[in-house]
Amino acid sequence: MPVPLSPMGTPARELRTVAVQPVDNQAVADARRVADAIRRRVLAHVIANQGGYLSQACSSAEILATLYTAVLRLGPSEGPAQPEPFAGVPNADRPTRSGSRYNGAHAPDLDRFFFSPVHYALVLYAALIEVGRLGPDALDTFNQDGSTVELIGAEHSPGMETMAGSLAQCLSQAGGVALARRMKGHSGRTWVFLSDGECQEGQIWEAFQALAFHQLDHVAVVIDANGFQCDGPMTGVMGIEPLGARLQAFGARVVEIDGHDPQALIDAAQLPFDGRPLAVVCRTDPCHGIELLRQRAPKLHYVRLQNATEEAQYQQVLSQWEAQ
Ligand SMILES: Cc1ncc(C[n+]2csc(CCOP(=O)(O)OP(=O)(O)O)c2C)c(N)n1
Repeated sequence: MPVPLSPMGTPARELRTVAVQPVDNQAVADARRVADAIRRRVLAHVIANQGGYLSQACSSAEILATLYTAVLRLGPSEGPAQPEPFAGVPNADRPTRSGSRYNGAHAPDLDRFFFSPVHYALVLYAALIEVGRLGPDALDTFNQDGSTVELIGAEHSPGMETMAGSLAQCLSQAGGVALARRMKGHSGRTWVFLSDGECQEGQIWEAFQALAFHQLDHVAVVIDANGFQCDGPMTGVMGIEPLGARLQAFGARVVEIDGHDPQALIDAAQLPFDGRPLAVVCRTDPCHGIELLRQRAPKLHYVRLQNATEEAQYQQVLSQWEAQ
């Protein structure tokens, strides 16, 4: 059971009693199976393309798998199995065909999912494939000119709803949508996936302040706190700890969990609403599942395979998984 933190980072007493949910072993097993498949698909892609965002798959596979298999309430995918090419810059005659189609139709009682760290795009596409929202060959056009299956995702990319390439903007966008939804009486929640590097930016804190001020407790923010950003360890670039206590001071209801534990995220998602936006700080390991990757630390942000020897080492990891 995740533990809410006081502003000082120590466990605080809950105002309301939290019903202990029975452990659903099948839900956890399903999430773990999808997480393993996400990591496998991303690793295969990285090997085939001599590089990619691999550490993000290691850190976030269980988070995304759990969200899609056990937490998000979404309608069936409405996007084509093979993503369409980019139709051109949107205008009055050509409205954006948002990648959120892959998260199903918008409906008052259904959830919306906003994906902020868009360099994680490969991991999101892999998750969509593994849960059947995107066709198995969708990565064939990854990072090709004219494709919506972008290396750095955009609002037309599968699973994405907004343009968020300039990091840390998505939470404000999602907050605006959540406020509008509440004014319309929607019961569906608004979920936002963030990375920890984004929490180095001021806009995240302004957004949390606004969410708390408007008491948008139907907003749930899930943060992949893998301890790294593009220039290395968070602690060496600009520390953000104690993250949980800071978020709580900004008015969020905070739970800190092991981000590789599906049950912990399922439990956090079931906490009753109490007027505060929910922030789930998922402590993760950017090498989880691929010990070989640790040799590259602290340069984990983008993995570029250097030579045939290294490619063979990663291929061996993949072959071992496939043999299991
Ligand atoms: C506003 C903004 N500043 C800087 C960047 C450049 N940038 C791209 S990825 C990244 C690191 C983000 O941190 P995180 O997602 O935690 O890194 P990871 O865990 O993927 O290594 C940065 C600073 C950006 N895209 N947008």
